[in-house]
Order: sequence, then structure tokens, then C-alpha cells
Amino acid sequence: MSGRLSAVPILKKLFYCSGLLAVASPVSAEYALNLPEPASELTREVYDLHMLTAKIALYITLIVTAVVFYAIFKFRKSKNYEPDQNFHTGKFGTWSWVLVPIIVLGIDLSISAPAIKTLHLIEDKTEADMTVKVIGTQWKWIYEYMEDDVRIVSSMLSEEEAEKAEGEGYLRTVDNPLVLPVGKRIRFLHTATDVLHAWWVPAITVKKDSIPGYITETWTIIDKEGLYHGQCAENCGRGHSYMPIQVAAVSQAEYDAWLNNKKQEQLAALEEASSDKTWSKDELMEKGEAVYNTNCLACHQANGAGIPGAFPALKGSPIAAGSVDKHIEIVLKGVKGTAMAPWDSLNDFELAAVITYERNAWGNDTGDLVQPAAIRSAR
Ligand code: HEC
Ligand SMILES: [Cu+2]
Repeated sequence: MSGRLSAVPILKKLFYCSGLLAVASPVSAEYALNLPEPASELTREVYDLHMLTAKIALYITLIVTAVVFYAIFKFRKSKNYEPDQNFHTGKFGTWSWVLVPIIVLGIDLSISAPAIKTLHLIEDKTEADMTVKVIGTQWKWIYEYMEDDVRIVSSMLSEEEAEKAEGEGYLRTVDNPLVLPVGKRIRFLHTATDVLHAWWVPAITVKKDSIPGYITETWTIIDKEGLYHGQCAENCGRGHSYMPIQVAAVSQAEYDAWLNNKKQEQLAALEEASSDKTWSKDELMEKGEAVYNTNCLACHQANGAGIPGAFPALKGSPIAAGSVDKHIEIVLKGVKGTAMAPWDSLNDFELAAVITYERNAWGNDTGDLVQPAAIRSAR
């Protein structure tokens, strides 16, 4: 082994570490040394404030370090330096007690003046062009476009899906990004269904906690098209690190087309769900698996085995492989006081499908098919 350390791998590691600190991602080199580039007036203010304080802190560190090293060198013991016991009574000694606090206060004020301006901007309640309700829920995001009655669920892609999806990779990619138009004033209303979450997309807006039962508010006007990334920023349980955020900022025309498309899709899904059609086993199982993967997998796991002590197994469960009525009831109404929430926001078809799936997957070979009509009458 050579005794010399090669500097390159170490520098590389340091480089990645600084990137990790900045946005928890070693993959995007453009973020590696600083916060993400701001894409709105608001975040530019926050960014500038960060740069200002970082610069001031850097200068102070350099000055203090220089003084310390100078003192260590100049007044070292080998020179027989005699400490001045009356420093505090001299002119410089006396005035330094006044001057130092004045300098510190001056620095504080020169930071607080722009900070107050930024805080005012953050709390600016000018009327918005559109409102998006952002709901944190274990462990995904739900977005409701308040004016348009459009609702999307945004879940992280699994490792193999993310590899196929091309782009940002595992832990950074979701199935449905939040699509927003550029140049419009957007109001975000934050809330949560279970525990504290925090919707944090540093390039476009500030971070605010999502609190169950409360509404908090942020806003932005995005000024550049692009794909912006974020993360849940409030430790919300074991799936906390699996709540990435993707925001796709697009032109107004693209946004309108997307919204229209979504509306039609939702209308079609609603029609499908409320039709009296009898579905085949294959159709129910296919839809059921998709509904399960988006909504239930985080707790009951892909193999239906749950997590012992926290989330019950559905494979061989006395309910999922037992009485159909009991199964429908527990999924529709949830179990009070546990993490099992009511799933009545899913439509009849989705519920029928996921219940059929649970009753026939992982060796639960009940052969039962549940049709949307059964869900409708149980609601
Ligand atoms: C946040 C975690 C979580 C999610 C997500 C979740 N469940 Fe549950 N589920 C639980 C817990 C906890 C229980 C046990 C409740 C109790 O104590 O009776 C449970 C119980 C059940 C049971 C009864 C099993 C038994 O043997 O007691 C069924 C069936 C079930 N869930 C279906 C679903 C379906 C369908 C979905 C998705 C639409 C889902 N769950 C999503 C946490 C979850
Ligand atoms: Cu969270």
C-alpha cells in the first residue's frame, strides 16, 4: 500500500457531502454546493438573505481566525511575552467594550433590515390567481386544485418503476407531479390527515408545516418553467423519507391542456365507477393491484405480510380472507384510533377492486369478486 493519500477521492467525497447537506442529493451536480437555484421572487429573496448571512459569517470567521493566529504567534511564550495586566484600564481597553457591541449590533441590523422585508413578502396576502390545497398523508401527497375540482395523488415510484421512468431516479421521482403554470400567483393551503408533515420545495416557496386540523398558507409566482424537487421536511414516521415532491412548472397553455385532460379523466373514472357494469376478475385484480400499490402498500407491504407489531398482515388475515362484509366495512370506515384510515374517498370501483385484490392475492384464494354495487350499498 502506498502511504500517500490521493486527494481526488477525498475531494470528491467532500463535494458530495456538501451536496447532501444542501439538498440531500448527491446526483444533481448543479445543486451540489449551494441551495437550489431560486425560481420565484420570493425564494430569490430567501436565497439572497442566505448568501448575505453566509458571506458575513465567512468574513467574521476569517477575521477572527486571523486575529487568533496572529495573537498565538506574536505573544507566544518562547518570546517571553508579558501579558498586559492593565489592558482594561487603558483607552483602547475601555472603548473596546463599547465598540464591539456597536459593531455586532450594526451587523445584526444590516441582516435584519432585508430579513424584515423578506418576512413581509412571505406573509403577503395579495389575492391569488389559483389555490392548491396540499395534503400530507402517510406517506404521499394529495393535491386539490380548489377552483377546478381536480385532485391528484402523488406517490413515490418504487425502485424498479423509477429506473424505468428515466430522469431523477429512485427516491426522487413520483407518479404524478404537481403541475403548475408559470407567471400565476399561486396560493398553497397546507394541511395533513394524520401527523405533521411539511411541504418543502425550496426553489419555489418557503417551508410551512402541514398540521392535521389546521390550514397554513404559503404562496409563489414561479417565473421559470422546469421540474422542481422537494421533500417532506417534518419527520412523519417510517415512510418519511419516501415522500419526495416534484413540481412541473409549465406554460399557461400546457397547463390548461393538462387540466382539461385531468378533468376528463376524472369524469370518465367517475362514470366508470358508478356504472352498474359487472367487472371480470382480471379487470378487478388489475385495477385492485394499482389501487393497493398507491394507497395500501406503505403499511401492509407489497407481499401483504404487513409489519408485525405495527400493521397487520392481509395475507391469511381473518378479515381479508374471511367475511366480505367485514372487509368492506373496515376499508370504508377505517379503525378509529389506529393508522387504518377510512378510505371512503376512493370511488366504488376502486374500493371493489382493491378489496377483490386483497381477497385473491398472496394466496388468499377466496375466489370472491366484489362489485362496485356492493360498495355503494355499504356506504
Ligand atoms: C397508514 C397505514 C395503513 C394504510 C396506508 C392502510 N392500512 Fe389497513 N390497516 C392498518 C392498521 C394499523 C390496521 C389494524 C387496525 C386495527 O387495529 O384493527 C389495518 C387493518 C386493515 C385490515 C384488517 C386486517 C385485519 O386482519 O385486521 C384491512 C382489510 C385493511 N387494513 C385494508 C387496507 C386497505 C384496502 C388499504 C388501502 C386502501 C389499507 N388498509 C391501507 C394500517 C394501514
Ligand atoms: Cu411527511
